Parts: sequence; structure tokens; C-alpha cells
Amino acid sequence: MSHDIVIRGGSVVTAEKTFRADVGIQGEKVAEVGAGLRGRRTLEAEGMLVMPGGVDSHCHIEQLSSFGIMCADDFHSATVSAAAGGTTTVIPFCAQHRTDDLQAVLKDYHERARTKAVIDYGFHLIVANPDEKTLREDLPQAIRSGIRSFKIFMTYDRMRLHDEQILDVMAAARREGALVMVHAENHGMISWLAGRMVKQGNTLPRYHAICHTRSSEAEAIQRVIALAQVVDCPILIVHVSTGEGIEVIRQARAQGLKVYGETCPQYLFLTAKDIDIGLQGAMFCCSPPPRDEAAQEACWRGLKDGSLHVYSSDHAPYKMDASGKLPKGEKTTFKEMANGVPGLELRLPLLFTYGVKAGRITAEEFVNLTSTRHAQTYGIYPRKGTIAVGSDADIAIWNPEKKVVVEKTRDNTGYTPYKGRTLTGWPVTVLSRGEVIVEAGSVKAARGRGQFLVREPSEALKPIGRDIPEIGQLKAWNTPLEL
Ligand code: DUC
Ligand code: ZN
Ligand code: ZN
Repeated sequence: MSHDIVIRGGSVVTAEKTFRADVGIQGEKVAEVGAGLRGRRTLEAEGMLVMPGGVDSHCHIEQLSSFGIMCADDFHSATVSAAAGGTTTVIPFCAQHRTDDLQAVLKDYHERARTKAVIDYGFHLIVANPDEKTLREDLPQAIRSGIRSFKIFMTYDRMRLHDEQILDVMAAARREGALVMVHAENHGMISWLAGRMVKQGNTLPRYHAICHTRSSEAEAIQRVIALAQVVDCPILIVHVSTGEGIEVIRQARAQGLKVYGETCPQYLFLTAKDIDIGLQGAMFCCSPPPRDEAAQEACWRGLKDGSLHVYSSDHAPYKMDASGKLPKGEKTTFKEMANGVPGLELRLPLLFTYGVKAGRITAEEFVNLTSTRHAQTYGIYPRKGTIAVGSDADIAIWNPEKKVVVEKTRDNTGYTPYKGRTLTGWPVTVLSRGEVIVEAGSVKAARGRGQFLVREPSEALKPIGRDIPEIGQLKAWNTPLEL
């Protein structure tokens, strides 16, 4: 059989194994994996690693922040940047703010993405207004349309939910089949400290890292796990940054609870020292903040032992000007600057360099942490997240020896926190659904070619079927808890 494209002579890497094989592509799909394949077009991959394109399940694109600030990237710039770094699927957020109608929010985001995305995309929801209509009509409808995950916030005045609301959202997620993603930080602790700092005139970005204490993360993770147990609802804690937080997750998982953890480049490759450079430190301000070397080590350990399930970018792009990080110019306090760092493009090359090349993780673990687990957890596997017959031909061909000195990235922020680093290993050719979209460093994908992904229920979001004693007692009394 002659294929449309054959990737010849490379080492194919999946989450399970690495093996020498050619990959034959027909149309949008992988049609054959084997030896001696022939095709109308051949991509020579001798000495290269042939890996599934990255799936970035946590990024913010063309989204209003909790402060109501529009981020710097639209669906075109963000997905071009992602593709250049070897990512072929993104799952950003449709954000509901307090007074927003969820159905209108969804319509808006579909419209934004449809004409601009160059790679495939799904959506999560951010739920900030869990009223009866949202819970009973809009969330079920969103789920039916293929959006099977909701992010909730335990902090930020304009976004946070109190414990009863969190239980409401969890109950709806359990009832309808969705995963709850949690931004877990103790709001009171952060705002109490921040209030005092600002009053004293301590407004530089370095105080951001002080106010978001390690214990605020661990406390909130502990609390939200206890809440999730009331309704037996799987949860995923996003952007985990501390050893303390990871330990709470590790213990929950040891008890058999479905608690997943995620970490991001900023917690592996940055520290609070990066923020401590005066106002320019705004560039590195994200929530939670980068910590120290011990926390970085804890994140590596968490990735290795599975306490941390996925590695995402949390790309939250803002320019260093009044449109983003510095709404009041030089007078902007750390409380007023948009939170977030860009990361879509360098997520994979950073992990490859400091993970695979440094011997901390294997190439298979790299694929698992950057692609396969994301696809499995969020219900798009095996269409995405692997190289197998029948899967979408979303493939990144990596030169594992190519050195790149980071200068700038293709997103719209105008800076990268990783400038000046020498990275080793780069995705030189990238295919999305059988089309070569990155070649020799240039992205050639047509605007709007990306498709919306309807996500299926995954194993990750199935309840474990274990009740806390009080709920068990209710059942014994034949008084079921109505969700
Ligand atoms: N949480 C995120 O996930 N991203 C940016 C800011 C935040 O608080
Ligand atoms: Zn968050
Ligand atoms: Zn985020």
C-alpha cells in the first residue's frame, strides 16, 4: 500500500515503548506502523524521535482574566505558538464570570476559536456563577456538547466559590459526568497578608510570592479533597507548586481517592528569585508563584511517582504594559497585575531538556506527561495522545540533539521567562491530522483549520463508589443524597 506520507527511519516513542518503525499516514489518520513503508511523500526521520504531538490541557486563550483583563493571545497567535513547540491539541477555558450566562459564554468562545485556531482544540469551563440555571440546564448541556471539565477557584474575590457552591458544582459534575479542576489556594490567608503588605507600601512583585504561602496551597487541597469525598467526585488540582501540596495529593491517592495533580514549567524551571527583580518581576508573576529549588525537586518527584499526573503550560499571556501586567504603570501593585506566564511554545522543549536529556525522566514518561495522559484524562484518547493505527496523525518529529538558544516566542506577550536558556531537543517537523504544519522552524498552517474536539467521558471522571461514613449511613436509612 502506498501512503500519502511516510515518516521513515525514526524511533517512534509512545507512553509504553520506543521502537524503530516507519509511520504511514493516509489522509488525517495513522494507517500503518511498521518497516519498509512507502508513500507519495517521505519525511526522513533517521536519528529523530517520532512522538505524538503534545496535548496542552491547561492554557488560557482569548480569555478574560478574573480581573476582567483580556489576555494577549487570540486563538491564532496561541495555536501558532503551540504548534511551533510541538503541541497539536490545546484545551483552553471558556470563562464564566459572576453575571455571565454560561450558554452565551460558550457561544462566544466557539466563535473566537473557529476562525483562528490552527490546531485542534477542546474546551473546559470556568464556573463562577453556579446558580440553578447553570447547574441544572447549562452545565448538562455543555457536557452533552463535549465539554467535560469545569475549573473552579477557591481564591480571587471575583471568581471564588464558597464550600457549598463547590459541593454544588461537584454534585453536578458527578451527576452529569465531568471532571472538576480546582485552583486550590486559601483565599483568606492570601488576602489578609496582601492587604497588610499593600497598606505598608510593600507593593513590588516579590510580595506576591510571600502572600501566596505554601501552606495556603496545602490547606486548600486538603479541604477540597474532603469536599470531593462528600459527593465521591474525582478532582484534578491544577498548577500544583509545592512539596506540601503534592504530599496531600500523594496521601489521598494512597487511600485510593481519584485526586489528580498537575504541574507546569514555572514550578520546575523558575523560582521566587526570578520575581525579585523589582517591577520587572511582574513578568514572572503567576498564581501560585514559583517557589524554590526544594519545591522544584518535589515537583520532579511528583511527576515521577504519579502524584502529579500531567504537565501543562498554564499559558496565561499578558504584555508588560497597561493592557496586562501593569494597568497602573509604575504604580501597579502586585495585587493589580494580571497573573500568568506564557508557556505554550516552550513547555515541551523545556521538559525535554531538563527532563529527558538530564536523565530525570525517560522519553516514554515525557510522552505520557505531555500528551498521552492529557488525552486519556480529558476523553480524546486514542484519537489524540498516541501514535497508533486509527489515531489522528498528530505527530512531532524531534531532533533530540538540536540546540536552541531561546530568544523570543511566537505568542503575543513580547517576552519569555526562559530567555537566554540553551535548550537541547526540538520538534523540527510537526503534523496535525496528517498535514505538515511546521517545517524547518516555520509554521505553515491555515487560520481556522483547527477543529473542535467533542470529548467523551473518560475513566478519570468515574466516581470510585466509596462513601464517607455519614453518606453510607444515609444510604442505609434509605435516604439517598439527591445530587
Ligand atoms: N490560574 C490559572 O490557572 N492561570 C492563571 C491565573 C490563575 O490564577
Ligand atoms: Zn488557576
Ligand atoms: Zn490557568
